[in-house]
Amino acid sequence: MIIGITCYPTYGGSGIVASELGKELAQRGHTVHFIASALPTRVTQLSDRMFFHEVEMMEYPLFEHLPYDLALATKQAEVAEEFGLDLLHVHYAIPHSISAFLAREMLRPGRYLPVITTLHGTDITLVGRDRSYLKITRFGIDQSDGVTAVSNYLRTATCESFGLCDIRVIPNFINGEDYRRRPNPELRARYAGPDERIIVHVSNFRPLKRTKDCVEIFARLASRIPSRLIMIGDGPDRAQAEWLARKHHLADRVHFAGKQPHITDFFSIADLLLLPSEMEAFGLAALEAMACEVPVVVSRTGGLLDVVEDGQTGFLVDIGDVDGMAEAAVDILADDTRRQRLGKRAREVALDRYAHDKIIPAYEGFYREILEKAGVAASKT
Ligand code: GMT
Repeated sequence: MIIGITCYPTYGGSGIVASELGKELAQRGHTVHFIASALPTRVTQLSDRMFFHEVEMMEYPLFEHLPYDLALATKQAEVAEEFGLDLLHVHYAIPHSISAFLAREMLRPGRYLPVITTLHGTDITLVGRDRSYLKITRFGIDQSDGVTAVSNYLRTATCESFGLCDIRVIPNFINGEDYRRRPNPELRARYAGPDERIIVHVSNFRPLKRTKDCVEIFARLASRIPSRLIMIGDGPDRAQAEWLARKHHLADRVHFAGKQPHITDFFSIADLLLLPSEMEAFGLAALEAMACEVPVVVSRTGGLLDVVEDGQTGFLVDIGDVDGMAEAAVDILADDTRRQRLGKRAREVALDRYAHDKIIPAYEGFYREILEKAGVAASKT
């Protein structure tokens, strides 16, 4: 098939999933055209099966805000015509499903471009539910030829908020070859002494991630377990988290590593992941950590209830219960044998349920169903 993929290229889990999906589809012989405002983060190399088309936006004094969605629709339609896309798969409903709808409408008469929208989380639970975007989000989902959600939780949330329930759940996936533990003593030594444990947090430091809870949790366990906290990522709550680390006199043990392109390097030296989010439709960071044998302590919320086996691959704790999370973390970190057992089980669960070779065929099957329903014959590639 010849597949167009649109996503936010630099920010958040939806872009990572879209990039990894494109790479896997190309590996399996499909041709993939990424259409985005920049090369998606995890796409480091293009090939004769993987192309990138940049959405260019002309600046004009009248435009207080550049009309990204219109420029995107234009590029999607151009790429569809020029490269004979069989379908367009967009990630994150707003505004990508709307741009895709416009692109589909713009094509020459008789040419139909099926649109598939994948819902990732905040596009429904935060942005989509807001009155300012509610109607257009509903419209974009309704007009898509096929809709997928990354968890049952998100499917239910979409069904309840928009009354649209014809949604296929296709969970996020992991390539166990790329995501595995590769010991790196040098990197480990850069952050911690031989007897210290390493705790990591990865996010975009938005309020929804409750980044500051990580520092509170660390403050409660640091006196009991010789350890370091590495905060990976960046975003609005970083300054407050840094301040909190200083307030607890832990600035020398809490490292703010910023955005990191090679996240498996950090998971490979980690003994625990903290993800105390207010909400996660799936919780890709937890899955990536688990694949690298890192046990997790996460909030009991959303899709994390499916991803994490409580007591087996880590612990689920109530949102905001920093004491409970600290206890769970101590429980894991105090006993090496137990921590390693949880880590091994975490990788097993990650690969049993979410291995790429199980999930990518689900996308391919869904593509075929949608093309058939739309009466479009797919190209042979
Ligand atoms: O919240 C983020 O980190 C970004 C956001 C996105 O769409 O870019 O992430 C969502 O999609 C990820 C990939 O499917 C999921 O793993 C995250 O759980 C989800 N975030 C939320 O629901 C808050």
